[in-house]
Amino acid sequence: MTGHILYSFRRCPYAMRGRMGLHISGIEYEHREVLLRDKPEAMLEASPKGTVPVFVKSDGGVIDESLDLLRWTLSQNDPENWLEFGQSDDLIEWFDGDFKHHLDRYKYASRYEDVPRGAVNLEHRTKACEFLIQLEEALLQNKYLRRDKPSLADIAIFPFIRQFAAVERDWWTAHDYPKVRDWLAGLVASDLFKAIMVKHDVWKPQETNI
Ligand SMILES: N[C@@H](CCC(=O)N[C@@H](CS)C(=O)NCC(=O)O)C(=O)O
Repeated sequence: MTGHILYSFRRCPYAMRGRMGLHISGIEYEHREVLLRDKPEAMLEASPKGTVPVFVKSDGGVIDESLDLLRWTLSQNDPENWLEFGQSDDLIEWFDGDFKHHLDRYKYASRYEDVPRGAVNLEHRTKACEFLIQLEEALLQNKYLRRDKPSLADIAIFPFIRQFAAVERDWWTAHDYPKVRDWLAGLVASDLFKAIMVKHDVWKPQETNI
């Protein structure tokens, strides 16, 4: 019988969510690193929409939304009680929709506007900062977003803040939200994050199918 399989891309913040859930819950699986420009047929067969992460369970069931995967892993085993506040959190929905909108337009301005490759859009950076203010306020209450330890909201959101912070490193280091900066730095330096960022060779179907 084949075990669980994860199709993943190392730098994808959605895939990071899935990998963190799998890691903390201790679920064993085969990791298949993919290139987004050359997705394997087996992944597209499992999930034709073509986004990572895609998790194929040993019973053949497919989970192809990062939050569903994170929740499923925790429903199997949640040793750190990340689900203390339940399966969903308004903050996550808000970040996935509106923050992501501004993040993409800030980071990849040339995809959305007629500007040179590599240019950033400061208007969208300013909009995104309104979200950071909410995080800063939450972090004034607790060390993490909902309590003094990470929970679902931290795990689901920080990979996107990491992306945001990397667009203009010097600006990020100097900006006005010290709690958010420290929170991000702590999560990025954590053993959990290091463990899920190990590098994998790109999966080649013929090698594993022999
Ligand atoms: N809603 C999906 C979004 C996943 C997603 O958009 N992943 C990106 C990579 S970060 C992707 O696979 N994009 C497809 C592509 O670039 O071809 C989820 O939460 O899993």
